[in-house]
Order: sequence, then structure tokens, then C-alpha cells
Amino acid sequence: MKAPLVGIVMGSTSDWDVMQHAARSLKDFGVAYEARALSAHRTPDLLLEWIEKMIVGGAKCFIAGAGGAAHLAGVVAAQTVLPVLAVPMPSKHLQGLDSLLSMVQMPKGIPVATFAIGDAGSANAGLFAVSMLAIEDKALADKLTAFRGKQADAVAAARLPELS
Ligand code: RP5
Repeated sequence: MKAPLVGIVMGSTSDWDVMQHAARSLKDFGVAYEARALSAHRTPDLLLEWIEKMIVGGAKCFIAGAGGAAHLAGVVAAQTVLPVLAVPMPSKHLQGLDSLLSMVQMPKGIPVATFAIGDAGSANAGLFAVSMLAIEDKALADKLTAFRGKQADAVAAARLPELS
């Protein structure tokens, strides 16, 4: 098994429905990842242990998804200089606006890169991680270019329905 290049972490197993899209993006490009549900608030010590284990194992970046008072990405970023990509969960009461603002309003000096709320943000965080890894991996860059080409072809070939 290849050592994980990307650590995916989410505040709860209930985030997996959304966070699986980040995992899918990485899997589709053959990028090894490890995904865990660990909370900044509920399991702070375990989270720190896992971050350290991932860094020692050779991880190149982290993707962190959380909802509500979504401190997870910021807490990960506080522990590493590796890039941290943040995915806001569409929370029950505020539809993810709370998660988004918690993540995007990081204090100066400890950045996280915040993506869109929900599935698209999660998939894009995975694709962005692939882009970063592709800087030093020509085969991965070629795969990404092919993926973009296929996507463009599908849009160009799309036809709108006739009016009835
Ligand atoms: C956050 O609280 C998690 O990231 C999740 O989005 C939200 C709800 O968690 P559960 O109550 O479903 O475990 O920490």
C-alpha cells in the first residue's frame, strides 16, 4: 500500500457523505489518502496524534471538513506548515454559512484555503490537492489535463431541450 499523500479529516462521521467526494477525486487520480473522523473539539489529542503521524508518513497536504463552529481546518493548520484545504459542511440550521464563515475568517498568519460549501467544495478540494501534487508529478499533470479536456468536451457536446 502506498503511503498517504493527503490526509482527509472530518469532524464527524456524519460529514462523510460530503467528504467522500474529496476522497473520490483523489482515488480517481490514483492519489493515496487516509481519511479519518476526528474532532477539534471532541478528540483534540487524537487529532494531534494523527496529524503528527500523517506528517511523519510523508503527507503533502490536508483536507479538513467540518460543520457549525468549524474550527477543524484551522486547528490542523496551527499544527503544520503543510497546506490545509477547508471544506464547509452544509449544517442543519444555517445551511453551512456558519461553517463557511468559521473557516474563511482565519486570523492573519495561519491561512487555510476554503472551498465551497458541500459536495462541490469537497470534490474541488480533492482536485486542488491533485493540482498541487501535479506540480512535481508530470504523469499526474497529464491526467489532470485529460480530465479537463473530457469535461470541456462534455459541455461542448451538451444540447438543451427543445421548447414544447
Ligand atoms: C461538527 O459538528 C462536525 O464536523 C459535523 O459537521 C457537525 C455535527 O456533528 P455530529 O453531531 O453529527 O457528530 O463538529
